[in-house]
Amino acid sequence: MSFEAKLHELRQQQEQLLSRRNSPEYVNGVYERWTNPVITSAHAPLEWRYDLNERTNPYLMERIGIHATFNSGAIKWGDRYVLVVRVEADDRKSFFAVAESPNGTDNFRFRPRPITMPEYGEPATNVYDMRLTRHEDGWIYGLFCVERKDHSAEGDLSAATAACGIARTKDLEHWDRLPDLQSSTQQRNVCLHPEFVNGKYALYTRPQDGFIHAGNCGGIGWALIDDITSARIETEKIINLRHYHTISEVKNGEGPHPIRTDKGWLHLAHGVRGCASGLRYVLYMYMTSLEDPSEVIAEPSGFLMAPEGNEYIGDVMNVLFSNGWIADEDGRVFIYYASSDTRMHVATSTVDRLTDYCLNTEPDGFRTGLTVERICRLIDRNN
Ligand code: M1P
Repeated sequence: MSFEAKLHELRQQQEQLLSRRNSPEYVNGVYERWTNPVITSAHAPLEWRYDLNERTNPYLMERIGIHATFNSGAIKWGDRYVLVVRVEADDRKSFFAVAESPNGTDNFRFRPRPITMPEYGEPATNVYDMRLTRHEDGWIYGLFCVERKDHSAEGDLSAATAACGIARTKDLEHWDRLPDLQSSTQQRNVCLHPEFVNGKYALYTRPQDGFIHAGNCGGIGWALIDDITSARIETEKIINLRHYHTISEVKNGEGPHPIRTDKGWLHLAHGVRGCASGLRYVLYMYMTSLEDPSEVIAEPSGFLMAPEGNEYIGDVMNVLFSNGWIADEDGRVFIYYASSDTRMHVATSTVDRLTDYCLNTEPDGFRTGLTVERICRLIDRNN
């Protein structure tokens, strides 16, 4: 096959994938899961991966492999549904790239180039998991994890540190990098609340004892920041706690920034538990008060979403993770989630349904007897 013919076939295959229509599937009334992943590594433009010059690449070989597209921040941009995707190359380095869709559920296409994120301080080994916030100060913020080698851990090749990088933009193209968040602990899964609280910026945090382990840091934290251009955590309180024998026994972390409703703030988070097959990441929700977004007013027991079918399989198995959702003007909510650190999916619901789910699902009783009691109560009501 000639070079031109091979390239034509590659382009055709990719176009078929990119223009594939998606469809919703009924799950449980709370949300619909859409059949096809919305972004996969095969969505990465050919120009990023192939040298398309026959003279320098006569075999039309892929020169740079992309193996995962996951953990994406999300934002509505005019009438487009935009994701800032964590793209991971075969060399294990993640970077950010913008992909957009006209309807939020299919036809996602990457912009021609990935984001060139300015560095702050020691250049990052890796960056990932951006939470996007259109803040009332007029900027769009991207908060993300910055990983660097831990130079103090002599002899331990894997030792690393996690900090929160902060950048802001007006157009999603040009990013101003601000100083990293200063914190006495390592931080991952940090997210900026969209409104000022008592005149300050408010952060959802996830303090952790080390690079991997949340350790004694009890859950999702909350910190008020005077100046986002030199953000420093002075005091931090844990607002969403981890508990023994729950879906978030080992770790949890805030997802995207919460959605304001007339009954409170809707939060999406991930919870992690340990089991024989390793760590299991699921998505769950909770709600906080409008008057005080750090006060939890409802937390349904169990998970909202857990891996299903092919979602179990990928680079890091048994993981659902979300750091992006979009609440549309008509009340629809697009939940963008990644499976097994490999690909992006979408589930849809509405603000009303998710609010109902949060306010009318009983909280965890922390013991088996109470679970049976509540099932029996439901049976009684149904008879
Ligand atoms: O591999 C699962 C996830 O692990 C980390 O999340 P957490 O800090 O909550 O354990 C992150 O590296 C995340 O990107 C990844 O999806």
